[in-house]
Amino acid sequence: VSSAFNHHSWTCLPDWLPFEDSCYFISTMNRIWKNSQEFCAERGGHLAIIHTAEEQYIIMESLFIIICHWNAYWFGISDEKLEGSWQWVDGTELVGGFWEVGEPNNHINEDCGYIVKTQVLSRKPTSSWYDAPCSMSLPFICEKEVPSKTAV
Ligand SMILES: [Ca+2]
Ligand SMILES: [Ca+2]
Repeated sequence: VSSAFNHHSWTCLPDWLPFEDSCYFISTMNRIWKNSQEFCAERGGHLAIIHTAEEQYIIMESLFIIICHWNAYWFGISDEKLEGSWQWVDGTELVGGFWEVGEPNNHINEDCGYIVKTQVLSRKPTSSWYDAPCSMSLPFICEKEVPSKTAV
């Protein structure tokens, strides 16, 4: 199967972008956080889990600027289970992270994480995460790990 994204020994589905051992889907539709996670899970993935600055950069690069100022996308982190204890959707604890200065602040009972991309040049991918109410309807980022190369 030929695809523009077929740079590796595996192929991401159409509309999914490859990076290292994952494929990423950037939605153009809005969902509340929980439903966006379900959308990803139905496709064999999950909301994006971002462990490295490289991954954060490539995802940020891929996000659409649909409205001119504030483009927010859900990813796979929440502190719904225990306030202030941030967990990835795979149940692992957040170590570090790429929060904006002053975030997460639980400002209005905010338990889900989004990434903001703006046209402001000074915005750094490594300080682009915010917490927000999980009931907000936003676009989102799915990630799907490619099958292990040894598991053919
Ligand atoms: Ca919170
Ligand atoms: Ca916040």
